[in-house]
Amino acid sequence: MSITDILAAKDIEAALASVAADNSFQYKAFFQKCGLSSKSADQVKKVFEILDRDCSGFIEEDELSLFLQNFKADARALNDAETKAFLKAGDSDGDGKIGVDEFQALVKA
Ligand SMILES: [Ca+2]
Repeated sequence: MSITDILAAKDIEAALASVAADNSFQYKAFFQKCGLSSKSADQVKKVFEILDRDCSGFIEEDELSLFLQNFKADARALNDAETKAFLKAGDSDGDGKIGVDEFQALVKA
């Protein structure tokens, strides 16, 4: 499964271009621009499985910092502040990582 099986390449390009500058990442705008917000729960789950690189069932902080690189390999890493803000937004049960239910809720928020 590749991310372009779910999202259109041109939408991914536009979303990545909008967050190219350091500190410009806003998850809500990014999910809308790349088209993920309008996908089904099942499709969002498939994207979650791509983001969960070590298949632990959770997106941990290190995976979150590399979030953009799942969309394109040469995309930048999120900086520490962006990563922590993203984690805080998604981690509703406070266990320090994002589960699939939390990710689905975040995408639809
Ligand atoms: Ca993981």
